[in-house]
Amino acid sequence: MTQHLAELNKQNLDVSDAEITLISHVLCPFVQRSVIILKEQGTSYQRLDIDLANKPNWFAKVSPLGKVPVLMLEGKNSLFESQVICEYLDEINTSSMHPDNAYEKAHHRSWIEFGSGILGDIVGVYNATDKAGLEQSLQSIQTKLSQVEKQLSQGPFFSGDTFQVIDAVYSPIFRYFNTLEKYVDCSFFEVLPRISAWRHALSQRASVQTAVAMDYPERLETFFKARNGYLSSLIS
Ligand SMILES: N[C@@H](CCC(=O)N[C@@H](CS)C(=O)NCC(=O)O)C(=O)O
Repeated sequence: MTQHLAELNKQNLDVSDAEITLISHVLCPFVQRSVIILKEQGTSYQRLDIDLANKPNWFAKVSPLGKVPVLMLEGKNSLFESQVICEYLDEINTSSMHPDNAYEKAHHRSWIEFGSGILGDIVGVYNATDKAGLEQSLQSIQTKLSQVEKQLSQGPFFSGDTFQVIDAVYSPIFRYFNTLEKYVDCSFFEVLPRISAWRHALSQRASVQTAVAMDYPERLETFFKARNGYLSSLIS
């Protein structure tokens, strides 16, 4: 066990010297994209969920921005920022989950970045203090998904038959709507047939289904309610 790890363990970090440990949070969509890639690769890893409302003292040492995910390597080196983690995981694996062609790969990365913007709009939905704010964020999501719709072809995944990094990134985005559509108007999916088919295909993927715990929907609702915003008022 490395000295660094021993030091963290003294501070009650329950992490072994497993080759790969993902410091996580039960609901975080950025964590989910890393988890999905680890699962797709069949890489063995340890997951350590922390409470973001009550961060352990050691966390600041491995997470300069105070955010999850953090990937710890042999309990010694650490990486932060989910997309950096995903790219690293992709590079150390024998087969890549990106297209081979340089332009195609960059194209995927552009739309991955775009997906992070959609996550920002989802935060806008659950943090909105009034109906108008919530609707504005939903409108922004619709506009963005309409742009993504034009990038999709025959499916079932973003670029056809193969599940790639970009599919891991959009899976947690779509997962939010399984809960949101119970409370707000998400009928825009009806006019986005390719997005809807992609959403469905991703929801059937084992790596996507198991990237969160069974009680994820209840926990997400509890989280939404606790925001005390307009969305909270719609959840009984
Ligand atoms: N750009 C970061 C965003 C990560 C992020 O925002 N994580 C959230 C949880 S989903 C977090 O850790 N927030 C810190 C907090 O809630 O204090 C990434 O891609 O890793």
